[in-house]
Amino acid sequence: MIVVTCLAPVNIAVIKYWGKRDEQLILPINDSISATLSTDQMNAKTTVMISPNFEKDLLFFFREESCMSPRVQVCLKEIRKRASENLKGKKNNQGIDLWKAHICSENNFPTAAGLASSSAGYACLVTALAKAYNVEGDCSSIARLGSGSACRSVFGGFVRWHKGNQGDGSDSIATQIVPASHWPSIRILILVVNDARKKVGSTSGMQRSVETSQLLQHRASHVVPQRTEQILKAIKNHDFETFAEITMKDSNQLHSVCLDTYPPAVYMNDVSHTIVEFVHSYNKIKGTTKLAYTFDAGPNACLFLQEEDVAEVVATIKQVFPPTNENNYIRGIKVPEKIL
Ligand code: 2P0
Repeated sequence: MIVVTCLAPVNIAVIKYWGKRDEQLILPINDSISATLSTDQMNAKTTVMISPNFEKDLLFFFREESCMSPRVQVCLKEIRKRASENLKGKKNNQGIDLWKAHICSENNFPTAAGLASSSAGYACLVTALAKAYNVEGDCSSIARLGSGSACRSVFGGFVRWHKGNQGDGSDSIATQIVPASHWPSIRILILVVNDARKKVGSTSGMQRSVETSQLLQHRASHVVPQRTEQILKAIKNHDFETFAEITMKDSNQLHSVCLDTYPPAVYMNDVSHTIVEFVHSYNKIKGTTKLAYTFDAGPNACLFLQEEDVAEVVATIKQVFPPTNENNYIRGIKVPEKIL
């Protein structure tokens, strides 16, 4: 029996992935860029056991047996295919590519609440499977088959998922732009507004956007390519102001696309909008851009800032959003998340 346990981090997109050109292969309509968080506070954990004595593949989520979704099955199949290619012609080939797997997964943060749980979950699953089956090389394209955003969690630092041009997805992979050490002062605060499961999942929300939103077509062809180049330059030059502005504009455009979708997909709530207002007021008072917000498919906010500003920003947030104010309630602040 072989047993492997892995932790994987979540990633927060600053140029958002929203919309597929191929639902089966999970091929996006635009490139996206993200920062991978450290695994200190938010991570997915997966243990994979493989054995010639197991009769079938099993999946346990939070220790409860759960059904093997088609996406988990696709990841397993791809890993076994690679394992079998590796083993061809090798001596001592025990045929481990045929061994069945028992997989135990969990995360230490809310699932499906717009906190990138699937990105960490599938990155972790694929990394653990790859180790167990002794598969080497780029696994981002396999993680992508589990959940698009998961391919970015396979690397640390700032990461780009290239949409690719090939119909078979062979060039739709993630690459590291820079490691975390390139910009060590960057921090991310996560403001948990609501940790309930979202009403419209990302997969169906983006599918509906592709079918109905004209703004999404414009975004993919005319906005994201330019923004991607601009933010890459900002990251390389440690230009926080430009980085922050593009990050906020891209989040705003994602949620505009969601409202342009028919019927609309509404992810941000009143507290999220108050956070947006707060960030702009804070930057105005400071006379420079110190803070950037970004929202995924949920009401929770991720704030980008620099280490030197963390203490003041956290104190101000605690004052502006006191836990006693039911209308402006932030359930928790995860601070300070570093980039891995
Ligand atoms: C992102 N999100 O770039 C964007 C921003 C949500 C908003 O990637 O269908 O869970 O599994 O590929 O990866 C969420 O999408 O969707 C997502 P699938 P996924 O982080």
